[in-house]
Amino acid sequence: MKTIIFGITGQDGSYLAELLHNKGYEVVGVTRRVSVDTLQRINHILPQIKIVEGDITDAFSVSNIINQEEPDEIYNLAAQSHVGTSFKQPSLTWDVTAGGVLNILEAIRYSGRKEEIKFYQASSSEMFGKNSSTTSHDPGVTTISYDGRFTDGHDNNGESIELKFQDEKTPFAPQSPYAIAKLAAHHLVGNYRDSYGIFACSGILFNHESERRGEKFVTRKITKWIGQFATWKGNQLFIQKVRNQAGEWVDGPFRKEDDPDMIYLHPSDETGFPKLRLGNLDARRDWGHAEDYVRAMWLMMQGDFPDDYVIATGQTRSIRDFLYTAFNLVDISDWTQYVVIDPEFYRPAEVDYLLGVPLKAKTVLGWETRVTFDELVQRMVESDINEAKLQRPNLQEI
Ligand code: NDP
Ligand code: GDR
Repeated sequence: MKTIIFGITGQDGSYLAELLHNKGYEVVGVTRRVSVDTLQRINHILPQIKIVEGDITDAFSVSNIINQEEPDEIYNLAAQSHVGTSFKQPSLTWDVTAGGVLNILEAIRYSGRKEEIKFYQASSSEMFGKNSSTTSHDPGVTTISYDGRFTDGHDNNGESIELKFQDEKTPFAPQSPYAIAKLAAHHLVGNYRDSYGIFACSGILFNHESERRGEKFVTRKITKWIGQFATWKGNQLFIQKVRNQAGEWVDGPFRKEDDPDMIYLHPSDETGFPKLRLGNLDARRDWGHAEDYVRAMWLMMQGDFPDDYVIATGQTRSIRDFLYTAFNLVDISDWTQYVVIDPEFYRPAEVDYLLGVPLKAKTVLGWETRVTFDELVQRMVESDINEAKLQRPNLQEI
């Protein structure tokens, strides 16, 4: 079996490449030319996979790659995937996240092999936006708060109560240029499936994170900060090595009053370490681990017929809950003194509440999450502490 992965350098692309390689696939990954190295996440499997250059906004490169490689399966994970950025670069987001999908679908349609190629599209829970569903039946989902309070569809007397959730039947109401582009792509996938009989699936994936998550997404932003802070707090790394007026690195411990002209190695204020700047802490997300979610992508492609599936954990937590859990891992019970609200990170329109019901995926595909929320946070925090420790020698060499 041969597969093409568009977006192989991203978080999901790297885990999917590992999964498919381990299953015996011949893996071809598409990367675009950029001025920095984007292969960090796949460096460890580069010898086992093939990399070709292409950009999904370039229809010719897309169809050339598909015609030359003759894949059995194509996974499209490529996107301008940051919701906040999509408000600042809506046109680029549209071209990549919607237009790119059209280029791939058209390339499959005219490849002469459309009956032989299966296609996976990375749709998103962001497409639900402000919408949710309710039911009088227990949908099997849970809202959780860090202080142990949770709601699982029953009140204290065991009576059913209504919980909001999203599943495959929930109507879409996108709230950002990113979500609108994803929804256009989602409809294109359905249209090409119906019109041309292409085996095309969309996974409506809720948020999934990992040690490889991009650093601008809120979970990784938090764990990265904790990694740097924990190593700084432990050994005073960032103020031990400072540059003096002559440009030399000198040892600490350093106190500002000793030499007011001293330049800090790390941008800091009087108290030392810069605070973690975040936006809306009240939004709720359904967070799982990316390893589990790429398994769902593959399972969808092995089905007898193409379909769309919600992939989620069935639990929702707020950003505050994530902060509480993550800071606790480094023995900080009051995270509020380290976090400041910065309006820069607020979005013009917000998605307040996401809680997915993955019942269809469980029933039809036999898919379930394996990594719990607590394990997810622990893996991310530990990884970022280790990464911060590794950076230490480099800092001293500057
Ligand atoms: P990332 O942002 O980590 O990866 C995006 C990938 O797309 C990168 O490999 C990037 O390449 C590539 N890419 C961007 N623009 C282009 C282009 N013009 N041509 C070719 N490749 C391009 O995203 P994730 O791995 O987190 O997500 C994978 C997909 O799933 C995305 O489509 C995302 O929108 C979607 N999704 C993600 C969810 C999540 O919680 N992670 C949830 C639901 C959907 P480069 O390295 O060069 O930038
Ligand atoms: P999201 O993820 O928008 O859900 O999209 P992100 O982690 O960016 O935001 C989650 C929530 O946290 C709030 N938030 C902040 N977000 C960021 N990035 N930075 C901050 O400083 C910050 N402070 C608070 C946000 O407002 C939001 O409510 C992700 C992406 O992976 C998409 O590609 C994917 O489709 C969806 O998940 C499902």
